[in-house]
Amino acid sequence: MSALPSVSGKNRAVGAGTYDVVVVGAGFAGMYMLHRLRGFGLSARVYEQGSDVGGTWYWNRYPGARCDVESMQYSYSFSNELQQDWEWSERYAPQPEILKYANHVADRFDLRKDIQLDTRVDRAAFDEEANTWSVTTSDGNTVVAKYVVLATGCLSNARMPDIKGLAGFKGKVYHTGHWPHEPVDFTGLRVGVIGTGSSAIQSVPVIAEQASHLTVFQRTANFSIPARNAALTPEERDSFRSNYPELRRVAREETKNGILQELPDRGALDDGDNERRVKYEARWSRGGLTFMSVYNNLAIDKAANDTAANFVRGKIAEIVRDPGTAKLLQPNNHPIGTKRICIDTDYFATFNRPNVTLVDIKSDPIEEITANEVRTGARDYKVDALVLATGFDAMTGSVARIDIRGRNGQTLNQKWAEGPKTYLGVMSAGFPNLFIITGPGSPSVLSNMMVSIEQHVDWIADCVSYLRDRDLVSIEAKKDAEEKWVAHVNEVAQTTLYPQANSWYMGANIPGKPQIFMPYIGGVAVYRQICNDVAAKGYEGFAMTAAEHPRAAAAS
Ligand code: N01
Repeated sequence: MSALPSVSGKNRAVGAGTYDVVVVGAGFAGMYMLHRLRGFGLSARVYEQGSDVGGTWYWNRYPGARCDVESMQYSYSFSNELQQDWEWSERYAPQPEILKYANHVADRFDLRKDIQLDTRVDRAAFDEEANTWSVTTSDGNTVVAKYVVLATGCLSNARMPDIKGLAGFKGKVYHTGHWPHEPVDFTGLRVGVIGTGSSAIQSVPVIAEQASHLTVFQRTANFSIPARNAALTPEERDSFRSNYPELRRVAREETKNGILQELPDRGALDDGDNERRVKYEARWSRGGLTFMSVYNNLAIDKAANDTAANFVRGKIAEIVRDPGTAKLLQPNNHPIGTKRICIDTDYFATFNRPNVTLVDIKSDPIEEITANEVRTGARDYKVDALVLATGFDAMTGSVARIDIRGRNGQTLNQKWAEGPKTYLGVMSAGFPNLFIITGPGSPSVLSNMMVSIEQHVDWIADCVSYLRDRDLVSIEAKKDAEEKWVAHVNEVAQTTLYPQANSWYMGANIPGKPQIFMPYIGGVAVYRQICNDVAAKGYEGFAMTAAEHPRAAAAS
């Protein structure tokens, strides 16, 4: 294949099916990527498998779905007009409002004309001579692009549990991550919910209000903190709006997870019992994810972590009236925070309702699902509808579904067979000109995704512009830089308690998936600095090829 005529720059001479950039996914990452690329005058095509924009917020429509990061912070910062104009209604926005916001952004920035909906990217193959990608979509078309950006989301590949008989169940089956668009009414129905992660913890209280009976099948109890959700007052909105530049800066440059919070000056064991209790009570009353930042060592010191875990276990015992149920709901197999902590509205109190039953499927596993029952070893539970809140093939699942072929025809799945390998989470050696947004090896799911998405998109946009301005036709992570980064990501993870949990961060929820701690735990501020330094040093650790030497060896 011969080199393509340039489609970049002011001319935007876009031939049929040739683009500077193909972006996969039109969630918050893909939309902002498109906006930034357009700002440079680059041509881009976004493919989105859903029928509208919004990504995770398009798919996750289950009852009670809302963001666990506060609305004023879970929003784009790139446009001051946008952040000043948009009126978030609640402390934690419900899914329909976030989806409305995504649609507003698509319209406001006129993004739709470059987004092709209902179209999955099935295949992407790198042409080593032309330094371009051929991208094949589910409508049978193939287009060519200099760069591909995977904005595929970290929790986009809903995981169906492998339970005997599920296909023969006669009632309706819903997955929280693939919820229907039409309203679902559980009134008068016996509903079974399988799974007790964030999605279940948000949906169980809402489903319990409708269902005639709700049976929750729990394999692993989870820590959850009250959300304390409430309507935002005009004063609360204004205090953010008038300080947005500084608040956004602090979130990006001074926090670990991109969420505003007081930075603790001490560890949990530096306080006495009473002082500690007062602090935990204050955070419990305030609600939300910042519970985990009361002390600076909860993620690294098991004895410190135990104090927070015991506090939450005590709260569960206070809330749940039946002692047996309370005990089952108290997590006991992982340190608090090492599985994504959940944020709830009345989750534990829901088990005081007469129409709600908790079933411990750790001690009495589900053996099969029949036409109208969930059958454990000990008994049968009659259900009319099933809600599978069984999670996702996280971080790598949506990328793995695409047949991505880099140098020498190697697939990304082959390369990542023993776990994802990236340099800075943004590129993988052997796959030139292929960028990943919030991929494994970046802070990603450990952070406010909006902060991480904007940082990655800006970095990628600047990188593409750098290459264009210097007539460079390819960029690729060097193997040695990647190996060092992977080692660093692992090393940092090993200094924490996170690897002690069988979490989806570790890939532990997918049978056969390599168990490696996938996100970078060093924090968004540190990570941003590393990425900026790499760019400032002329993209240190990356090999770049000039236009006249397209076949020059890239990886060292
Ligand atoms: O999924 P999960 P989720 N039989 O993987 C159980 C984000 N999110 O959709 O722990 C029986 O956490 C499984 O049990 P176990 C957030 O980052 C964000 O709830 O494997 N049970 C577990 O209890 C979150 O962390 C928001 O023993 C089975 C549950 O299913 C992430 O999405 C809201 C099973 C899965 O929990 C994923 O949350 C919601 C089986 N075969 C979610 N297989 C926001 O607010 C699995 N389970 C932004």
